[in-house]
Amino acid sequence: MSQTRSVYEFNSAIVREPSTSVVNGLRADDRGGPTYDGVKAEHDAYIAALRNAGVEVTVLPPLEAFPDSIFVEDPALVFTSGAILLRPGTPTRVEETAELAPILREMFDTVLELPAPGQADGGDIMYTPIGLLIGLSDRTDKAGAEALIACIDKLGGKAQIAETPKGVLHFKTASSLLDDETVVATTALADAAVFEGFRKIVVPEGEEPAANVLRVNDVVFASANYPRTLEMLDNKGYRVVPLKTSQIERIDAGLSCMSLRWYRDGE
Ligand code: CIR
Repeated sequence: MSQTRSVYEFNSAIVREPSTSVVNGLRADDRGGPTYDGVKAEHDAYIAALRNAGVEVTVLPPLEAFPDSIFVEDPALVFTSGAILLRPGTPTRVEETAELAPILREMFDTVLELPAPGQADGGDIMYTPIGLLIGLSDRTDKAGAEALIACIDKLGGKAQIAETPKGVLHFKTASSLLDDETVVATTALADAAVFEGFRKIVVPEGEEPAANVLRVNDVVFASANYPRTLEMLDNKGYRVVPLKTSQIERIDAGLSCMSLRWYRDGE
């Protein structure tokens, strides 16, 4: 996994079409579910943005039995050197991994599996130039994080464990890598020890969900719902691509969740 390019340089991604059951996606607080059409529109715009950013996108068919299966980031991790099948930390999502496995085996020579009994969601794992950060959360436990570090080691990478603030679904719900030196985070996560050495941009109070951005090549996908964060990122010189997230936020999701991204060598 030795890295000669930025961790946000991607030429390949996998996404999955939302199923009509997405209206029943998991949520911590029910503010009313999303509509299928609303999620589909946000997802279509997301795929277009990935393609505009120079990424070849493989679109998988919807899975009615799994309302949250649009969030392909959670059941697996992908790298240039291989993929890791994870064990999502919530019962209704565990079998999503088996649904992703065939395409990953087709696309990667090496596919490892997170050994039992650990559990880990991809939403808790941040790629950075100093290695992966694995946030412990209600979805990612210590056994999962430790087993994952061993898998990442087998692929030639390194990782360290972090904490996810209480009440936050995933580590990356509240923080994201913006460039090789900079993270954007909520106040609750900005001072985390793992971010020592990074420049930090803190999202304004009231715009906490805006901390889930997605750096893809030379652009940053950011939620269109948080104007102060958009302006802040723009003022700091990032090329921001605003994308609507009103519907997916109703089921606790943000922009990173909807794809698996990697740099495929030899193309
Ligand atoms: C869930 O609770 O699993 C979904 N409703 C949202 C998953 C969001 N995934 C992510 O942040 N990586």
